[in-house]
Amino acid sequence: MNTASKLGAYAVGLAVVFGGALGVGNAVGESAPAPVRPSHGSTHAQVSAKPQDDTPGGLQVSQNGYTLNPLTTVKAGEPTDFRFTVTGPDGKPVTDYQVQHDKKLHFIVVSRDLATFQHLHPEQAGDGVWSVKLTLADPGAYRAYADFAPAGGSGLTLGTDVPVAGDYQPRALPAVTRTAQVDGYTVSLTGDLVPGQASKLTLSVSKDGKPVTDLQPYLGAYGHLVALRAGDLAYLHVHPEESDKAGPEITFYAEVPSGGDYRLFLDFQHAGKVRTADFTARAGAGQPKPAAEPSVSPSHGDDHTH
Ligand SMILES: [Cu+2]
Repeated sequence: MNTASKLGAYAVGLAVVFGGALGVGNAVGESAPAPVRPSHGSTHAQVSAKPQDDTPGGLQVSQNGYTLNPLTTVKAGEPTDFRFTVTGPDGKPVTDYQVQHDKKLHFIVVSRDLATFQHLHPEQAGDGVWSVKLTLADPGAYRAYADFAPAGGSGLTLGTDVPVAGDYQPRALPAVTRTAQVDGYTVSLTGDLVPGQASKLTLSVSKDGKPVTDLQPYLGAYGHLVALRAGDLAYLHVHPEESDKAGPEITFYAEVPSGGDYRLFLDFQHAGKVRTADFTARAGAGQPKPAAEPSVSPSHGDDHTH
């Protein structure tokens, strides 16, 4: 009886959360301060497919009743067992998650200058605590993202700052480029980011001048792409196109919410090792003309400020 009524209350709680997620306009007044929503009359084609508001992921430490709670302080250069919890609408650590892209939770850590990127997969250490080996080489301001879907809920990306004490030397955003080099691999990017639209991006992997055609599956696909917006580090889901071709091309659809610069981080696996190729791409106006030749874009004398 007691247990049944508790369960009943829990179910009601979940229903309220979902109602809030679906009908932002209705529920938002009670549960949270209304976000200032841009009145850009554009209708989002994805609204019916995936209930969410227009706020990109990763900008909030708490959303829809779920909160990311870091439990560990990190010191520069010291390997750390970084621990955290995700608490749910009942205030308790969440223990049940859906598997997405082969994992229950994806943990991304970047420096706030977007110069460094790590894509990690924490282990559940019991009692809802997640644990992951994390080394942050340099002092500075970092952003950590937990990308997950609680059992019975929809996907969320929560973000939290991770400060590392010491003398911080922020680096400038790397120049816009269509070619990245990593460990002897060359990855070239074709396609343009168009704000508010699903933009097709194709990444092509080669090594020693030859296309790589034996990429290995990683997280259920031949590549995994994370896009982060310069300026606020908004985190964007980028969906790979289903393909059974193991390269050299990997195709994604990215929808960026605004113009401006983005950092793209592509994880791909070849010869048993996961590598990350990174790019800076510009969405919308001011985008450099796609170069006919696949060379590194020259630094364009684009001196207007955003
Ligand atoms: Cu992951």
